[in-house]
Amino acid sequence: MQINDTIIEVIRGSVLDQGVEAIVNAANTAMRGGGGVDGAIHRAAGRGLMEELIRVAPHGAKTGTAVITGGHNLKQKHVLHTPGPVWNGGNSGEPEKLASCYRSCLDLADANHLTSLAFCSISTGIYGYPLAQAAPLAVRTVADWLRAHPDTSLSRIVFAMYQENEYQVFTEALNALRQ
Ligand code: AR6
Repeated sequence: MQINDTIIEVIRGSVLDQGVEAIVNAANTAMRGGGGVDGAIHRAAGRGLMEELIRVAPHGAKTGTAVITGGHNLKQKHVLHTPGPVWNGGNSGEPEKLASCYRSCLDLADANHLTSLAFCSISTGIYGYPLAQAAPLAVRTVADWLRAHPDTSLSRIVFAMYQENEYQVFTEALNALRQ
């Protein structure tokens, strides 16, 4: 799918394998690593990533915001670290917080003149956000942001889905956006 000059696509695979300038890390508010994709990114990036996070986010970061670092030993130049909401039944502001994660990453990518970005599915793993609700919100938020930023530096946005069911649900959500 294309919005203005930006291509959006859903791909089956890890963010770590994507040929993009920056990848999104589904982090936590402490910003000191963790399990899931966060653990995989830190293992692949090496200890320089943790050292940078301690410098740039000495007190962590709030849910729904994002922090940019270098990619260190990753093949991507940058990592956008965003703490998603923990699913708590859906009445604790989870949708607005999740949308804010996607928007914060896009704002930061644009401010740093990045041309390509790969998202994972924020909050739908360890944090338990239901995939069927998260996927439409994710693709709609990105599409709305692109429509509001026709001059963005971003020419390609990938949703890199690590699990088959994530790939399917995000593909359906992106297709639904076209109609
Ligand atoms: N490689 C690539 N992608 C992965 C991997 C991996 N090894 N593992 C999971 N994903 P999750 P969350 C995908 O659980 O729900 C951490 O401990 C997964 O399929 O990593 O936001 C953090 O430090 C999904 O698409 O993150 C936080 O404490 C996406 O990564 C907490 O988990 C996000 O799933 C955040 O939980």
